[in-house]
Amino acid sequence: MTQRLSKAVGLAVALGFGLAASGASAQDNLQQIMQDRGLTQKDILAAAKTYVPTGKRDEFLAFSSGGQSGQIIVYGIPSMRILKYVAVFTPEPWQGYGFDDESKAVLDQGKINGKTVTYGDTHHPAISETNGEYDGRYLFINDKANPRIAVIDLADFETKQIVVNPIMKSEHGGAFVTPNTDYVIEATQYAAPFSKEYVPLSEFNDKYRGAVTYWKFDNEKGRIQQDQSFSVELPPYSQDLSDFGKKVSDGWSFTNSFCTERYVGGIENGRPPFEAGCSQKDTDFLHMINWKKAAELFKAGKTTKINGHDVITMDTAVKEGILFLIPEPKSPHGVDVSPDGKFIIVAGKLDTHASVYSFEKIKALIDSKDFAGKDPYGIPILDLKKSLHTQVEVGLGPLHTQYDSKNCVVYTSIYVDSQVTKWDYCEGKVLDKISIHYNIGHLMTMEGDSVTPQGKYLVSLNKLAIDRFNPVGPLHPQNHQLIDISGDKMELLYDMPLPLGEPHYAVAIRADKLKPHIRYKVGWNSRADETSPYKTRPGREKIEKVDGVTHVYGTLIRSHITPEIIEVEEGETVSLHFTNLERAEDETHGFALYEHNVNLSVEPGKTVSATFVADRPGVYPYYCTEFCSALHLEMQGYLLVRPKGMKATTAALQEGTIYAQADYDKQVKTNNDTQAVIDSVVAFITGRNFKDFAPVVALVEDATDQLNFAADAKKKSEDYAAKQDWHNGTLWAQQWFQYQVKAADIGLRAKTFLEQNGAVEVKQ
Ligand code: RUQ
Ligand code: CUA
Repeated sequence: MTQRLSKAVGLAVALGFGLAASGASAQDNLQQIMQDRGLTQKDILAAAKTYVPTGKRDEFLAFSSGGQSGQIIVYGIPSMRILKYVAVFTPEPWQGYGFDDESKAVLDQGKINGKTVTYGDTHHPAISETNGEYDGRYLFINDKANPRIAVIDLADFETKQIVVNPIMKSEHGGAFVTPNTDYVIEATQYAAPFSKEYVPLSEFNDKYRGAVTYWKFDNEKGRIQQDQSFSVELPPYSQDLSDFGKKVSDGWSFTNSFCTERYVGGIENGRPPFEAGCSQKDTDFLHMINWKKAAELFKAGKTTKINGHDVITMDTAVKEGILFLIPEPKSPHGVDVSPDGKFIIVAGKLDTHASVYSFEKIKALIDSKDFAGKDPYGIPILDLKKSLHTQVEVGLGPLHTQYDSKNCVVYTSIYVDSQVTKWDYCEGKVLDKISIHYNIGHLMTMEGDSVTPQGKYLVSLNKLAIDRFNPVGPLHPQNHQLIDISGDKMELLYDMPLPLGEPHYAVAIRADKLKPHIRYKVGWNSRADETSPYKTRPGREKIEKVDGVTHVYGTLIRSHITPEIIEVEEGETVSLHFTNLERAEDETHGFALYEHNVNLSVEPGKTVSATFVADRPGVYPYYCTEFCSALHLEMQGYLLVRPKGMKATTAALQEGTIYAQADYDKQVKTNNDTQAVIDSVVAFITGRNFKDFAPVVALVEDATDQLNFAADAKKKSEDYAAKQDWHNGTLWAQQWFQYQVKAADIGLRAKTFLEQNGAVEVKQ
């Protein structure tokens, strides 16, 4: 055994792996596995720190931008297992997003000047906060390419709202929230005229503008109130990231910028390109805005309407003393306020330093009107040296900073050096460095931009993966690397490939703060958060023509779609409405219809609609796309589109087998035997303290539903039998059996759960 391996084995024993236990087969021997797979002691430790065994859950949930996919990626930490992609700006078939009428209405809110935009360049997710702590209620994300902000409700992980910025044509510094989520911020990136007209670049300095928009958020309704939102006009400096002050600095927002040279490229005309012209000066500007005062100005009507939106002009902002500039070293990128709100850390992409600004010093300069000068727009500029607490040399190309749970400890991403630097911003000294793979952009610590960072882990969001994964063509996956920050030295634990888009920023929250729904109230329009007018109860399914539209009020439940046959005439507008009647956890049904691009996801309780014109006569099968039960394949039906003017034919259906009395008796006997099994399971469950187990209570509800359906079918079969219609009697007896099987399946799951979770017997 090599020395390295023997050390690792020793460690594994210490970890309790029970190595080389007598009788353990060769393939279960850790020592052998390490040798076969070339694993080191470090690898084994990393695996032990990240592995989450089956049935166990992650401690944190990360919400990552999905980059160009216009979605959000949800994954667990430390396992790095992907749990969901939340569709936001882009249609997504699995969730039926952009296919049902309800979610189309959300996507339609994101139209820009009437144009549908079906992608988004998502950058910065933000979790809603209460008193500066993540509260796990809502999530916001911005679209850099088409200035928009989306609201996602974490009660069901669905996108509820998209707002379009009325004055910007490019943005970046969003979404970030105030400590009580009163406002969500969005800042421009590339300056453009507020108007929709053509303005020549020769008028750049006078007519092109940046801005910061403060979107008012209604915490009760969970929606942005556009008419309560406003913007502050800014110079055409390419504004970049933003952050809100907290605690002592609450009431202020910070937005940095690059290209304050106001350089306009023109490489095709022989002018030096943007990248040269935009990095001439040694400093750019950090913008500081007193947003609480700005909100008062808005309420007092001191705004100008631009495109129907309230804007506080630069003149007003300067006159009212709510806007200030502070120089920041060359082409800065991140701006991050410390958990106590006392410091603001900015890193310059073309500088090796991170600059720590002191809010106390800045405030004193503003209060005593101690300014170093004015910019061309009359905005007061504070002195850089007088505003600084310290500057620390952290490495080449520093970008973003995240806070640890340990006092004064921060982590800064170093793009050019491909490193994370751990440093102390109070003392101003570097503590540790770790290499990442490769070219890190953002980084994220657990709840790292709240007032109470949780420490433990850091994720490095790398811009390049290069050689980290099996090659899959010239377009590589992204690489998120998990780093253990609990000790003095950072330890790299895991590489996670993300093949969806370039994630910029991510935020992570303690998983126990999230309590998403398992089911909706029956008949729920989840996108509007209200009962759907198309909610349909079992037995009330119908097809109804109103104002020239054929409305189909249908239901879905294991294992049938009601109605199973829909017949319409060529040219009719059809509006399908399906309610999923299930109460059981994870019993989603899908609905796919040939040729019409109709594809729905109907989670338990949800009602969704799909409207289309049946413009071509023909036969169109439909079916459920989620494998929901043993007879899922039978969850099917037909849309028949009759040629115009043709009469509906109701010829008798030809069936395979005609059942006789013996068949009926046989099926009834089977059903009675099955019922005996069900009764014994029911006796087991009700003889235990099952009500103490929420999952079992839900299963019992579901089983009770199924047994009620069984009773219904039993009654129908007996009615037919009484009329000696053995054929229909047998068919209904078979349906009765189907419901029994579902009830038994659910009952057994409940019984197993009780057995495995220490339920105790109770006196009846
Ligand atoms: S980005 S790598 Cu936040 Cu859009 Cu910095
Ligand atoms: Cu419902 Cu398959």
